Amino acid sequence: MTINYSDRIPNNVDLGSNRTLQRALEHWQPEFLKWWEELGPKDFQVADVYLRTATSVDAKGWATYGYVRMPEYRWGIFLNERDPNRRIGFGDNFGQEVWQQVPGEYRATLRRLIVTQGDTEPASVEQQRMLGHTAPSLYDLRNLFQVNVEEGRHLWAMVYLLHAYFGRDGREEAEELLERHSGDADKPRILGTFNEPIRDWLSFFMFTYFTDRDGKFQLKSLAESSFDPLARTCQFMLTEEAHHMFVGDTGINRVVRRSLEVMHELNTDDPQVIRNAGAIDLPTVQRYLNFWFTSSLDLFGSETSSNAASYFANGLKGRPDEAQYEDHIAVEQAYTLELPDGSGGTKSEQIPMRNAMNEVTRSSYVRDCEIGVKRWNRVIEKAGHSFRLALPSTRFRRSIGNWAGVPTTPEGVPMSAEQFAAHKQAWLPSESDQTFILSLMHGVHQPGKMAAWIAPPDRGINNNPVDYEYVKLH
Ligand code: BYC
Repeated sequence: MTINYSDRIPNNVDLGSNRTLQRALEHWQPEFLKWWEELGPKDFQVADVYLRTATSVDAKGWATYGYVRMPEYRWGIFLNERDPNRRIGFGDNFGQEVWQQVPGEYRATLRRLIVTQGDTEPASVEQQRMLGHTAPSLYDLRNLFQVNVEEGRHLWAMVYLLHAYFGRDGREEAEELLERHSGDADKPRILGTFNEPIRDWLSFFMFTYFTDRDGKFQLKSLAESSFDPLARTCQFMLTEEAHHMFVGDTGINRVVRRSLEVMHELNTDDPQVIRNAGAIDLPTVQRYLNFWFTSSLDLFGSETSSNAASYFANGLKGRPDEAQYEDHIAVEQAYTLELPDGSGGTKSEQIPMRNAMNEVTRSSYVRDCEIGVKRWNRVIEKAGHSFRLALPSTRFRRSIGNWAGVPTTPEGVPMSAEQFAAHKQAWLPSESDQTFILSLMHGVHQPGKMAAWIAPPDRGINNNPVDYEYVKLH
Protein backbone atom coordinates (compact mmCIF):
# COMPACT_ATOMS: atom_id res chain seq x y z
CA MET A 1 0.00 0.00 0.00
CA THR A 2 1.77 3.16 -1.14
CA ILE A 3 1.83 6.39 0.76
CA ASN A 4 0.63 9.47 -1.00
CA TYR A 5 3.27 12.13 -0.37
CA SER A 6 2.01 14.70 -2.83
CA ASP A 7 -0.98 15.56 -0.62
CA ARG A 8 -0.54 18.23 2.01
CA ILE A 9 -1.11 15.49 4.56
CA PRO A 10 0.83 12.33 3.61
CA ASN A 11 -1.50 9.34 3.95
CA ASN A 12 -2.30 5.86 2.81
CA VAL A 13 -6.03 6.17 3.44
CA ASP A 14 -6.91 7.75 0.11
CA LEU A 15 -7.68 11.01 1.83
CA GLY A 16 -8.03 12.77 -1.52
CA SER A 17 -11.24 10.87 -2.28
CA ASN A 18 -13.01 12.30 0.77
CA ARG A 19 -12.93 16.06 0.33
CA THR A 20 -14.85 16.87 3.52
CA LEU A 21 -12.52 14.84 5.69
CA GLN A 22 -9.48 16.19 3.88
CA ARG A 23 -10.62 19.77 4.44
CA ALA A 24 -11.36 19.12 8.12
CA LEU A 25 -7.89 17.68 8.66
CA GLU A 26 -6.29 20.47 6.65
CA HIS A 27 -8.05 22.84 9.00
CA TRP A 28 -6.60 21.04 12.03
CA GLN A 29 -3.07 20.94 10.53
CA PRO A 30 -2.15 24.63 11.16
CA GLU A 31 -3.47 24.27 14.73
CA PHE A 32 -1.15 21.33 15.20
CA LEU A 33 1.80 23.26 13.77
CA LYS A 34 1.05 26.21 16.01
CA TRP A 35 1.00 23.85 18.99
CA TRP A 36 4.29 22.28 17.83
CA GLU A 37 5.95 25.71 17.54
CA GLU A 38 4.70 26.76 20.97
CA LEU A 39 4.99 23.56 22.97
CA GLY A 40 7.25 21.30 20.91
CA PRO A 41 11.06 21.15 21.38
CA LYS A 42 12.10 24.61 22.49
CA ASP A 43 14.71 26.52 20.44
CA PHE A 44 15.58 23.81 17.93
CA GLN A 45 12.97 24.41 15.27
CA VAL A 46 15.51 25.55 12.66
CA ALA A 47 18.06 22.81 13.35
CA ASP A 48 18.56 20.16 10.66
CA VAL A 49 17.90 16.86 12.37
CA TYR A 50 18.83 13.45 10.96
CA LEU A 51 15.39 11.86 11.24
CA ARG A 52 13.61 8.83 9.94
CA THR A 53 10.28 9.47 8.28
CA ALA A 54 7.68 6.80 7.59
CA THR A 55 7.39 6.33 3.85
CA SER A 56 5.78 2.91 3.65
CA VAL A 57 3.89 0.56 5.95
CA ASP A 58 5.86 -2.44 4.75
CA ALA A 59 7.61 -4.00 7.78
CA LYS A 60 10.84 -4.25 5.78
CA GLY A 61 12.04 -0.80 4.85
CA TRP A 62 9.26 1.45 6.06
CA ALA A 63 11.40 4.46 6.85
CA THR A 64 13.67 6.91 5.04
CA TYR A 65 16.48 8.80 6.79
CA GLY A 66 17.60 12.35 6.09
CA TYR A 67 18.03 15.85 7.48
CA VAL A 68 14.73 17.56 8.26
CA ARG A 69 13.80 20.71 10.13
CA MET A 70 11.24 19.52 12.63
CA PRO A 71 8.36 21.83 11.64
CA GLU A 72 8.80 20.44 8.10
CA TYR A 73 8.52 16.79 9.20
CA ARG A 74 5.87 15.04 7.10
CA TRP A 75 3.40 14.08 9.81
CA GLY A 76 0.85 11.86 8.20
CA ILE A 77 -1.75 9.14 8.47
CA PHE A 78 -0.53 5.59 8.03
CA LEU A 79 -2.53 2.46 8.73
CA ASN A 80 -1.35 -1.10 8.33
CA GLU A 81 -2.81 -2.87 5.34
CA ARG A 82 -6.35 -4.16 5.76
CA ASP A 83 -6.76 -7.89 6.15
CA PRO A 84 -10.10 -8.71 4.49
CA ASN A 85 -10.34 -11.96 6.48
CA ARG A 86 -9.82 -10.40 9.90
CA ARG A 87 -12.39 -11.51 12.50
CA ILE A 88 -13.20 -10.35 16.00
CA GLY A 89 -10.65 -12.09 18.21
CA PHE A 90 -12.24 -12.00 21.68
CA GLY A 91 -15.29 -11.16 23.75
CA ASP A 92 -18.99 -11.71 23.17
CA ASN A 93 -18.78 -11.21 19.39
CA PHE A 94 -15.84 -13.57 18.90
CA GLY A 95 -15.53 -14.81 15.31
CA GLN A 96 -17.78 -12.21 13.74
CA GLU A 97 -16.59 -9.80 11.09
CA VAL A 98 -14.58 -6.83 12.35
CA TRP A 99 -16.16 -3.37 12.06
CA GLN A 100 -15.17 -0.81 9.48
CA GLN A 101 -17.47 1.75 11.12
CA VAL A 102 -18.15 2.49 14.76
CA PRO A 103 -21.28 0.72 16.08
CA GLY A 104 -23.60 3.35 17.60
CA GLU A 105 -23.76 1.67 21.00
CA TYR A 106 -19.97 1.81 21.46
CA ARG A 107 -19.44 5.25 20.06
CA ALA A 108 -18.91 7.14 23.33
CA THR A 109 -16.68 4.44 24.82
CA LEU A 110 -14.50 4.09 21.74
CA ARG A 111 -14.16 7.83 21.47
CA ARG A 112 -13.07 7.98 25.10
CA LEU A 113 -10.42 5.29 24.54
CA ILE A 114 -9.10 7.02 21.43
CA VAL A 115 -9.02 10.40 23.18
CA THR A 116 -7.19 8.93 26.18
CA GLN A 117 -4.62 7.33 23.89
CA GLY A 118 -4.33 10.50 21.77
CA ASP A 119 -3.90 12.74 24.82
CA THR A 120 -0.69 11.01 25.91
CA GLU A 121 1.12 11.69 22.63
CA PRO A 122 1.33 15.51 22.65
CA ALA A 123 1.62 15.35 26.45
CA SER A 124 4.97 13.56 26.20
CA VAL A 125 6.26 16.14 23.69
CA GLU A 126 5.28 18.91 26.12
CA GLN A 127 6.97 17.10 29.01
CA GLN A 128 10.22 16.78 27.05
CA ARG A 129 10.32 20.18 25.41
CA MET A 130 13.22 21.64 27.43
CA LEU A 131 15.52 18.62 27.20
CA GLY A 132 17.25 19.67 23.97
CA HIS A 133 19.29 22.24 25.87
CA THR A 134 20.85 19.64 28.12
CA ALA A 135 21.30 16.72 25.69
CA PRO A 136 24.42 14.71 26.59
CA SER A 137 25.38 14.40 22.88
CA LEU A 138 24.14 15.12 19.38
CA TYR A 139 23.27 11.42 19.08
CA ASP A 140 20.96 11.74 22.09
CA LEU A 141 19.58 15.07 20.89
CA ARG A 142 18.60 13.43 17.62
CA ASN A 143 16.95 10.52 19.41
CA LEU A 144 14.94 12.92 21.57
CA PHE A 145 13.68 14.72 18.48
CA GLN A 146 12.94 11.44 16.70
CA VAL A 147 10.79 10.39 19.63
CA ASN A 148 9.10 13.80 19.69
CA VAL A 149 8.16 13.93 16.00
CA GLU A 150 6.84 10.36 16.13
CA GLU A 151 4.71 11.12 19.19
CA GLY A 152 3.40 14.01 17.10
CA ARG A 153 2.56 11.52 14.35
CA HIS A 154 0.82 9.27 16.85
CA LEU A 155 -1.37 12.22 17.74
CA TRP A 156 -2.18 12.50 14.03
CA ALA A 157 -3.11 8.81 14.03
CA MET A 158 -5.75 9.34 16.72
CA VAL A 159 -6.95 12.65 15.28
CA TYR A 160 -7.56 10.97 11.95
CA LEU A 161 -9.83 8.41 13.65
CA LEU A 162 -11.69 11.13 15.54
CA HIS A 163 -12.27 13.15 12.37
CA ALA A 164 -13.06 10.24 10.09
CA TYR A 165 -15.40 8.26 12.36
CA PHE A 166 -16.82 10.50 15.09
CA GLY A 167 -18.23 13.52 13.26
CA ARG A 168 -18.54 16.81 15.07
CA ASP A 169 -17.77 15.39 18.55
CA GLY A 170 -14.62 13.86 17.13
CA ARG A 171 -13.51 17.19 15.66
CA GLU A 172 -14.12 18.90 18.99
CA GLU A 173 -12.14 16.25 20.84
CA ALA A 174 -9.29 16.72 18.33
CA GLU A 175 -9.20 20.41 19.17
CA GLU A 176 -9.15 19.69 22.87
CA LEU A 177 -6.16 17.42 22.43
CA LEU A 178 -4.22 20.61 21.70
CA GLU A 179 -5.86 22.57 24.51
CA ARG A 180 -5.06 20.35 27.49
CA HIS A 181 -1.41 20.66 28.48
CA SER A 182 0.94 18.60 30.57
CA GLY A 183 1.03 19.88 34.14
CA ASP A 184 -1.50 22.65 33.45
CA ALA A 185 -3.38 23.52 36.65
CA ASP A 186 -6.70 24.11 34.83
CA LYS A 187 -6.52 21.76 31.85
CA PRO A 188 -4.06 18.98 32.62
CA ARG A 189 -3.49 15.89 30.51
CA ILE A 190 -5.84 12.99 31.30
CA LEU A 191 -3.49 10.42 32.82
CA GLY A 192 -1.24 11.02 35.84
CA THR A 193 2.21 10.21 34.45
CA PHE A 194 1.74 12.65 31.59
CA ASN A 195 1.56 15.56 34.00
CA GLU A 196 4.85 14.72 35.71
CA PRO A 197 7.68 17.06 34.76
CA ILE A 198 10.67 15.59 32.88
CA ARG A 199 13.50 17.98 33.64
CA ASP A 200 16.52 15.74 33.22
CA TRP A 201 17.78 12.98 30.97
CA LEU A 202 17.76 10.24 33.59
CA SER A 203 14.01 10.80 33.87
CA PHE A 204 13.74 10.90 30.08
CA PHE A 205 15.42 7.49 29.77
CA MET A 206 13.22 6.08 32.55
CA PHE A 207 10.16 7.51 30.83
CA THR A 208 11.05 6.06 27.43
CA TYR A 209 11.83 2.70 29.00
CA PHE A 210 8.84 2.42 31.36
CA THR A 211 6.14 4.79 30.11
CA ASP A 212 6.63 4.19 26.40
CA ARG A 213 6.39 0.52 27.29
CA ASP A 214 2.95 1.15 28.74
CA GLY A 215 2.31 2.66 25.31
CA LYS A 216 3.45 -0.61 23.74
CA PHE A 217 1.04 -2.67 25.84
CA GLN A 218 -1.92 -0.32 25.45
CA LEU A 219 -1.34 -0.15 21.70
CA LYS A 220 -1.11 -3.94 21.58
CA SER A 221 -4.46 -4.12 23.34
CA LEU A 222 -6.01 -1.63 20.95
CA ALA A 223 -4.38 -3.41 17.99
CA GLU A 224 -6.74 -6.29 18.87
CA SER A 225 -9.82 -4.04 18.65
CA SER A 226 -12.82 -5.09 16.59
CA PHE A 227 -12.89 -1.53 15.25
CA ASP A 228 -10.55 -2.33 12.38
CA PRO A 229 -9.23 1.19 11.57
CA LEU A 230 -8.14 1.55 15.23
CA ALA A 231 -6.45 -1.85 15.17
CA ARG A 232 -4.58 -1.10 11.93
CA THR A 233 -3.46 2.33 13.12
CA CYS A 234 -2.10 0.89 16.37
CA GLN A 235 -0.30 -1.89 14.54
CA PHE A 236 1.69 0.68 12.58
CA MET A 237 2.31 2.87 15.65
CA LEU A 238 3.94 -0.13 17.32
CA THR A 239 6.56 -0.21 14.55
CA GLU A 240 7.66 3.30 15.51
CA GLU A 241 7.35 2.70 19.25
CA ALA A 242 10.17 0.11 19.36
CA HIS A 243 12.86 2.76 18.88
CA HIS A 244 11.50 4.84 21.77
CA MET A 245 11.94 1.95 24.19
CA PHE A 246 15.39 1.28 22.70
CA VAL A 247 16.34 4.86 23.59
CA GLY A 248 15.30 4.23 27.21
CA ASP A 249 16.88 0.79 27.46
CA THR A 250 20.25 1.80 26.02
CA GLY A 251 20.16 5.17 27.81
CA ILE A 252 19.89 3.51 31.22
CA ASN A 253 22.48 0.93 30.18
CA ARG A 254 24.92 3.71 29.28
CA VAL A 255 24.33 5.54 32.58
CA VAL A 256 25.04 2.30 34.44
CA ARG A 257 28.15 1.61 32.37
CA ARG A 258 29.57 5.06 33.05
CA SER A 259 28.88 4.66 36.73
CA LEU A 260 30.75 1.34 36.73
CA GLU A 261 33.71 2.88 34.90
CA VAL A 262 34.03 5.54 37.59
CA MET A 263 33.62 2.91 40.34
CA HIS A 264 36.43 0.96 38.75
CA GLU A 265 38.72 3.97 38.21
CA LEU A 266 38.30 5.17 41.79
CA ASN A 267 37.94 1.73 43.30
CA THR A 268 34.85 2.70 45.28
CA ASP A 269 31.10 2.25 45.47
CA ASP A 270 30.61 5.25 47.73
CA PRO A 271 27.76 7.22 46.11
CA GLN A 272 29.19 10.57 47.16
CA VAL A 273 32.61 9.84 45.64
CA ILE A 274 30.96 8.69 42.41
CA ARG A 275 28.86 11.83 42.33
CA ASN A 276 31.91 14.01 42.99
CA ALA A 277 33.46 12.41 39.91
CA GLY A 278 30.45 13.53 37.85
CA ALA A 279 28.73 10.16 37.39
CA ILE A 280 25.40 8.88 38.72
CA ASP A 281 25.59 6.35 41.56
CA LEU A 282 23.52 3.19 41.14
CA PRO A 283 21.25 3.74 44.20
CA THR A 284 20.12 7.00 42.57
CA VAL A 285 19.39 5.12 39.32
CA GLN A 286 17.27 2.73 41.41
CA ARG A 287 15.31 5.59 42.99
CA TYR A 288 14.50 7.10 39.58
CA LEU A 289 13.52 3.65 38.35
CA ASN A 290 11.20 3.26 41.38
CA PHE A 291 9.50 6.54 40.58
CA TRP A 292 8.86 6.06 36.86
CA PHE A 293 8.03 2.35 37.01
CA THR A 294 5.39 2.87 39.70
CA SER A 295 3.93 5.89 37.94
CA SER A 296 3.67 3.83 34.75
CA LEU A 297 1.97 0.94 36.63
CA ASP A 298 -0.90 3.31 37.39
CA LEU A 299 -1.49 3.79 33.65
CA PHE A 300 -3.04 0.33 33.44
CA GLY A 301 -5.99 1.40 35.62
CA SER A 302 -7.49 -0.41 38.61
CA GLU A 303 -6.88 -4.09 39.33
CA THR A 304 -10.64 -4.64 39.32
CA SER A 305 -12.30 -2.71 36.53
CA SER A 306 -15.81 -3.00 35.18
CA ASN A 307 -14.68 -0.64 32.40
CA ALA A 308 -12.04 -3.16 31.36
CA ALA A 309 -14.60 -5.99 31.54
CA SER A 310 -16.96 -4.21 29.19
CA TYR A 311 -14.17 -3.19 26.78
CA PHE A 312 -13.32 -6.89 26.56
CA ALA A 313 -16.91 -8.15 26.37
CA ASN A 314 -17.74 -5.68 23.60
CA GLY A 315 -14.56 -6.34 21.65
CA LEU A 316 -13.20 -2.80 21.96
CA LYS A 317 -9.91 -3.59 23.67
CA GLY A 318 -8.33 -7.02 24.00
CA ARG A 319 -5.38 -8.42 25.85
CA PRO A 320 -1.94 -7.76 24.35
CA ASP A 321 -1.19 -10.64 21.95
CA GLU A 322 -4.71 -12.03 22.39
CA ALA A 323 -3.85 -14.98 20.12
CA GLN A 324 -1.56 -16.46 22.80
CA TYR A 325 -4.58 -17.17 25.05
CA GLU A 326 -6.62 -20.33 24.64
CA ASP A 327 -9.94 -18.93 25.80
CA HIS A 328 -10.92 -15.70 24.05
CA ILE A 329 -14.31 -15.47 25.72
CA ALA A 330 -13.00 -15.51 29.30
CA VAL A 331 -16.34 -15.77 31.11
CA GLU A 332 -15.63 -18.95 33.02
CA GLN A 333 -12.24 -18.07 34.42
CA ALA A 334 -11.33 -16.27 37.60
CA TYR A 335 -8.27 -14.27 38.59
CA THR A 336 -6.86 -14.13 42.11
CA LEU A 337 -5.75 -10.76 43.39
CA GLU A 338 -3.74 -10.01 46.51
CA LEU A 339 -5.39 -6.94 48.01
CA PRO A 340 -4.82 -4.84 51.12
CA ASP A 341 -7.10 -6.02 53.96
CA GLY A 342 -7.50 -2.54 55.44
CA SER A 343 -5.66 -3.38 58.66
CA GLY A 344 -2.08 -3.54 57.49
CA GLY A 345 -2.17 -7.00 55.94
CA THR A 346 -3.21 -8.61 52.65
CA LYS A 347 -6.08 -10.83 51.59
CA SER A 348 -6.75 -12.94 48.50
CA GLU A 349 -9.80 -12.24 46.40
CA GLN A 350 -11.09 -14.04 43.34
CA ILE A 351 -12.66 -11.88 40.66
CA PRO A 352 -14.09 -12.71 37.23
CA MET A 353 -11.32 -12.77 34.62
CA ARG A 354 -12.92 -10.07 32.48
CA ASN A 355 -12.79 -7.64 35.40
CA ALA A 356 -9.09 -8.41 35.85
CA MET A 357 -8.01 -7.46 32.32
CA ASN A 358 -6.08 -4.38 33.50
CA GLU A 359 -4.15 -6.60 35.89
CA VAL A 360 -3.51 -9.22 33.19
CA THR A 361 -2.05 -6.53 30.94
CA ARG A 362 -0.08 -4.99 33.81
CA SER A 363 1.45 -8.40 34.60
CA SER A 364 2.60 -8.88 30.99
CA TYR A 365 4.06 -5.37 31.13
CA VAL A 366 5.99 -6.12 34.32
CA ARG A 367 7.47 -9.24 32.72
CA ASP A 368 8.59 -7.16 29.74
CA CYS A 369 10.14 -4.53 32.04
CA GLU A 370 12.16 -7.28 33.74
CA ILE A 371 14.09 -7.99 30.54
CA GLY A 372 15.94 -4.66 30.58
CA VAL A 373 16.60 -4.88 34.31
CA LYS A 374 18.22 -8.28 33.79
CA ARG A 375 20.39 -6.85 31.01
CA TRP A 376 21.53 -3.89 33.14
CA ASN A 377 22.27 -6.24 36.03
CA ARG A 378 24.40 -8.46 33.81
CA VAL A 379 26.56 -5.41 33.05
CA ILE A 380 26.90 -4.73 36.79
CA GLU A 381 27.66 -8.36 37.55
CA LYS A 382 30.30 -8.56 34.81
CA ALA A 383 32.00 -5.53 36.33
CA GLY A 384 32.26 -7.52 39.57
CA HIS A 385 29.79 -5.61 41.73
CA SER A 386 27.11 -7.08 43.95
CA PHE A 387 24.62 -4.20 43.56
CA ARG A 388 21.47 -5.18 41.62
CA LEU A 389 18.73 -3.00 40.19
CA ALA A 390 15.21 -4.33 40.81
CA LEU A 391 11.63 -3.51 39.90
CA PRO A 392 9.65 -2.63 43.01
CA SER A 393 6.45 -4.51 43.78
CA THR A 394 3.29 -3.50 41.91
CA ARG A 395 1.89 -2.51 45.33
CA PHE A 396 4.55 0.14 45.93
CA ARG A 397 3.69 3.86 45.64
CA ARG A 398 0.47 3.36 43.75
CA SER A 399 -2.02 6.18 43.15
CA ILE A 400 -4.61 4.21 41.17
CA GLY A 401 -6.32 0.94 42.09
CA ASN A 402 -6.61 -1.13 45.25
CA TRP A 403 -3.12 -0.30 46.47
CA ALA A 404 -3.53 3.46 46.00
CA GLY A 405 -2.34 5.29 49.09
CA VAL A 406 -1.38 2.08 50.93
CA PRO A 407 2.20 2.54 52.19
CA THR A 408 4.44 -0.46 51.50
CA THR A 409 8.13 -1.25 51.21
CA PRO A 410 9.48 -1.56 47.63
CA GLU A 411 9.02 -5.33 48.14
CA GLY A 412 5.31 -4.71 48.73
CA VAL A 413 5.09 -5.33 52.49
CA PRO A 414 2.47 -3.00 54.01
CA MET A 415 3.78 -0.57 56.61
CA SER A 416 2.61 2.48 58.53
CA ALA A 417 2.59 5.93 56.96
CA GLU A 418 5.21 7.04 59.54
CA GLN A 419 7.54 4.18 58.63
CA PHE A 420 7.08 4.96 54.95
CA ALA A 421 7.89 8.64 55.49
CA ALA A 422 11.03 7.65 57.38
CA HIS A 423 12.27 5.52 54.46
CA LYS A 424 11.05 7.57 51.54
CA GLN A 425 14.42 9.24 50.92
CA ALA A 426 16.06 5.87 50.35
CA TRP A 427 13.36 4.70 47.93
CA LEU A 428 12.35 7.67 45.82
CA PRO A 429 14.28 10.60 44.32
CA SER A 430 14.75 13.19 47.04
CA GLU A 431 15.09 16.90 46.43
CA SER A 432 18.84 16.60 46.83
CA ASP A 433 18.93 13.73 44.29
CA GLN A 434 17.06 15.92 41.84
CA THR A 435 19.34 18.88 42.48
CA PHE A 436 22.35 16.66 41.90
CA ILE A 437 20.97 15.16 38.68
CA LEU A 438 20.05 18.61 37.39
CA SER A 439 23.55 19.84 38.19
CA LEU A 440 24.92 17.29 35.68
CA MET A 441 22.64 18.45 32.89
CA HIS A 442 24.66 20.58 30.47
CA GLY A 443 24.21 20.39 26.73
CA VAL A 444 27.01 18.69 24.82
CA HIS A 445 26.42 19.70 21.24
CA GLN A 446 29.69 18.85 19.41
CA PRO A 447 29.77 15.75 17.16
CA GLY A 448 31.20 12.71 18.96
CA LYS A 449 31.44 14.42 22.37
CA MET A 450 29.62 12.87 25.31
CA ALA A 451 28.64 14.21 28.74
CA ALA A 452 30.72 12.75 31.57
CA TRP A 453 27.76 11.02 33.26
CA ILE A 454 26.94 8.69 30.35
CA ALA A 455 28.92 6.19 28.26
CA PRO A 456 28.81 6.50 24.45
CA PRO A 457 26.38 4.23 22.60
CA ASP A 458 27.71 1.05 20.99
CA ARG A 459 26.71 2.20 17.54
CA GLY A 460 25.16 5.14 15.72
CA ILE A 461 21.88 5.52 13.88
CA ASN A 462 21.26 3.87 10.50
CA ASN A 463 24.86 2.57 10.23
CA ASN A 464 26.36 6.02 10.73
CA PRO A 465 29.22 6.44 13.22
CA VAL A 466 28.57 7.65 16.76
CA ASP A 467 30.36 10.93 15.98
CA TYR A 468 28.12 11.70 12.99
CA GLU A 469 26.64 15.21 13.04
CA TYR A 470 23.13 14.00 13.90
CA VAL A 471 21.86 17.51 14.47
CA LYS A 472 23.18 20.51 12.54
CA LEU A 473 22.70 23.52 14.75
CA HIS A 474 22.64 26.95 13.17
N1 BYC B 1 -4.25 8.58 35.76
O1 BYC B 1 -11.50 1.23 35.63
P1 BYC B 1 -10.35 2.15 35.70
C1 BYC B 1 1.40 5.96 25.45
C2 BYC B 1 -9.00 6.73 35.24
S1 BYC B 1 0.88 5.41 26.98
C3 BYC B 1 -5.43 9.22 35.77
O2 BYC B 1 -9.37 2.01 36.80
P2 BYC B 1 -9.90 1.70 32.99
C4 BYC B 1 2.59 6.83 25.42
C5 BYC B 1 -9.68 6.08 34.05
O3 BYC B 1 -9.43 6.81 32.85
C6 BYC B 1 -0.62 4.50 26.65
N2 BYC B 1 -6.62 8.61 35.62
O4 BYC B 1 -9.50 2.17 34.42
C7 BYC B 1 3.67 6.61 26.25
C8 BYC B 1 -11.12 6.07 34.47
O5 BYC B 1 -11.67 7.37 34.23
P3 BYC B 1 -13.13 7.54 33.58
C9 BYC B 1 -1.87 5.34 26.67
C10 BYC B 1 -6.62 7.28 35.47
O6 BYC B 1 -10.89 2.62 32.40
C11 BYC B 1 4.76 7.46 26.20
C12 BYC B 1 -11.04 5.90 35.99
O7 BYC B 1 -9.70 6.24 36.35
N3 BYC B 1 -2.99 4.59 26.19
O8 BYC B 1 0.81 5.66 24.48
O9 BYC B 1 -10.15 0.25 32.97
C13 BYC B 1 4.79 8.51 25.32
C14 BYC B 1 -11.34 4.50 36.48
O10 BYC B 1 -10.86 3.62 35.56
C15 BYC B 1 -5.44 6.53 35.46
C16 BYC B 1 -4.07 4.27 26.93
O11 BYC B 1 -4.17 4.61 28.09
C17 BYC B 1 -4.21 7.23 35.62
N4 BYC B 1 -3.02 6.58 35.63
O12 BYC B 1 -8.46 1.84 32.31
C18 BYC B 1 3.70 8.75 24.50
C19 BYC B 1 -5.13 3.45 26.24
N5 BYC B 1 -5.76 5.22 35.32
O13 BYC B 1 -13.02 6.93 32.18
C20 BYC B 1 2.61 7.90 24.52
C21 BYC B 1 -6.51 3.97 26.39
C22 BYC B 1 -7.09 5.15 35.24
O14 BYC B 1 -14.03 6.78 34.49
N6 BYC B 1 -6.97 4.01 27.75
N7 BYC B 1 -7.60 6.38 35.31
O15 BYC B 1 -13.31 9.02 33.56
C23 BYC B 1 -7.47 2.95 28.43
O16 BYC B 1 -7.47 1.87 27.93
C24 BYC B 1 -8.02 3.14 29.81
O17 BYC B 1 -8.63 4.37 29.87
C25 BYC B 1 -6.98 3.04 30.95
C26 BYC B 1 -7.75 2.99 32.27
C27 BYC B 1 -6.10 1.80 30.77
C28 BYC B 1 -6.08 4.27 31.01
